[in-house]
This record gives sequence, structure tokens and C-alpha cells, in this order.
Amino acid sequence: MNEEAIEHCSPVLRQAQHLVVFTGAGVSAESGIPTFRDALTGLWALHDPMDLATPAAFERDPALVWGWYESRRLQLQGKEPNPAHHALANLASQVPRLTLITQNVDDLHERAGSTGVIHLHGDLQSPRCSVCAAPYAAAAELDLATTAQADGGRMTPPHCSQCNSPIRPGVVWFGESLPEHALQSAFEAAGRCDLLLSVGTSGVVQPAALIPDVAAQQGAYVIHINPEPNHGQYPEATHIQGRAGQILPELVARAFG
Ligand code: BV8
Ligand code: ZN
Repeated sequence: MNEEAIEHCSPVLRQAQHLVVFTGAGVSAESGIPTFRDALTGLWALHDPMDLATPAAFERDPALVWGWYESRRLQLQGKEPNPAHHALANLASQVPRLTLITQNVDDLHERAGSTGVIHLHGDLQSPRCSVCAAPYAAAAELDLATTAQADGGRMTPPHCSQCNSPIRPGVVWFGESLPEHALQSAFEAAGRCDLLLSVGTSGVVQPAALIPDVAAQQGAYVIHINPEPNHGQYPEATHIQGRAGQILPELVARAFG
């Protein structure tokens, strides 16, 4: 673990007045949720997420796309928040102001106790009608084994009770705009904060990847936590190399005792 970097960053965290935390799939990796960069496994090994996470894919084969998202939503029920999620939930009571922005579509931040989480890419828990956007209460339990095996993971999406159109996952697909209010709030917070902590993101997906830049450009201190060596996406940032589940609890303990 980056002893020196943690030593250097803990006083910065202790003095933060408005902290923005920006998370990616890496913060959920230690909960057993594969990141986007991990290869898909099992039934989905033949597919590239980029091919499935698009409006065209849903248009072309709604059952394949709905089956993929249902399998991810239901797998999530067996997962728990990890020490990184808990450290971030704990941090909210230690700093004067914390804004948590996530690219993730899981609900692990909320299940660890974080509130007011800004989901830039939607979430798996809020399917809606693909035409009139009426919310759809997804089946709490579903015997994933039988449904998934039924037809190579394909599951016919339910239909809207209002207009009978197919229900779609409540996530933002590639090529779709991000929710206006969420993006606006995220840019505003990044534009005002004095410290931005980026955790477990490859910084590839736009426009979310601009958030740390917006903070750095207005003079905020930016820290990245990632096990990969610094990919140079944000050269002016401080990089703590390591796993979020290990680094975050240590950083918070060092900063607040
Ligand atoms: C938009 C929901 C425009 C779905 C997601 C060409 C064609 C079409 C579009 C584009 C194009 N070129 C660029 C674009 C724009 C595109 C984009 O950015 N593409 C990329 C791939 C180049 N963006 C979009 O399409 C966005 N919309 O631009 O709209 C527009 C404008 C006007 C009008 C109409 C349209 C929409 C993007 C949202 C896509 N949806 N998710 C779903 O989940 O299925 S994004 C998806 O990928 C995830 O949600 C996540 O946000 C993202 C992956 O990023 P990360 O979170 O960083 O995860 P990743 O796996 O990459 O990295 C994990 C990191 O964790 C690694 O660095 C790893 O080292 C680290 N790690 C691993 N273990 C740990 C760890 N870190 C800490 N601890 C550990 N233990
Ligand atoms: Zn409808």
C-alpha cells in the first residue's frame, strides 16, 4: 500500500470543506461485481458489454438485453457493500460537506448508508417503460437459474401497464444522454469542491470522465485511488495505488483517527 501517499493525503482529507467523491466500477470490485473492463463470464462470455449496453441492442434483441440486465440486477442481491462503500458512508459524517457521484448502476453505496448519491448512469433498480417512462416494479425474486438457463440468458421483457410497450433497464446506454439534473449537479459540485477523491475508475467513459478535470481546473486537490499504475489520465492528480477496500478505510482512519 502507498504508505507515503496516504501520509501525504490524510491531512488534505481532514481539512476538506467540500469533498466530492467520484466512483467507478472499481469501488464495487471487492464486493464481487465485475468491472466493465473485466471480461464477461458465464452465459455472457460471448458478448461485449459495449454491444449489449446500447439502444440498438435493445431494439435488435430486447430479450437478450433484458436478460443481461436482469441477471446483473439479481446477482446484486447476493452481494454486499465492501469496506470502501462503508468508509465513504462514514466519511459523510466527518467532513462539513460531501457530494458522492457514481458511474455505477449498483445500489451498494446506498446499502452502505450513503444518501443523496448522484447516479450519472442510472441504476439497475429502476426499470421503466421504454416509451412513456412509467416506472416498473421489477420482480423482487426471480429464479435466475431457471430463467437464465431457459434460453441462453434471454428473457422477454415485461410490458408497460399504461401503454403496453416493452420495459427497459433504468440505466444510461452508450449513445444516450446522461440525466440532465444528475450531470448538472455533478459538474456544479466538482466546480465548487476543494478536494475530489476519484475511486476505481478507468476515466474512459465520457462525459463522466470530465468530472475530475472540472475539479482540478478550478484549483481543487484531486486524489485517485486505483490499483493500476497511474494511467496519466489526470497528470496533476495524486495517485494512491491500491484497492479501494484497503486504501479508503486506512485513509479515513488516518485523517479522522
Ligand atoms: C453520450 C450503464 C452523447 C450501462 C454506462 C462512439 C460511439 C458512441 C458513443 C461514443 C463514442 N465515443 C465516445 C462516445 C461517448 C461514450 C463513451 O464515452 N464511450 C467510451 C467507451 C469511449 N459515452 C456515451 O455514450 C455516454 N453518452 O456520450 O451521449 C449524446 C449527446 C447528446 C445526445 C445524445 C447522446 C453514455 C455513457 C454511459 C454508458 N453507460 N453504464 C451498464 O452498466 O450496462 S458506463 C459503464 O462503463 C459503467 O457504468 C461505468 O460507468 C463505465 C466503466 O467505467 P469505470 O466505472 O471506470 O469501470 P472500468 O471497468 O472502466 O474501470 C474500473 C477501474 O477500477 C479500473 O481502472 C481498475 O483498475 C479499477 N479497479 C479494479 N479493482 C479495483 C479498482 N479500483 C479500486 N479498487 C479496486 N479493488
Ligand atoms: Zn409505457
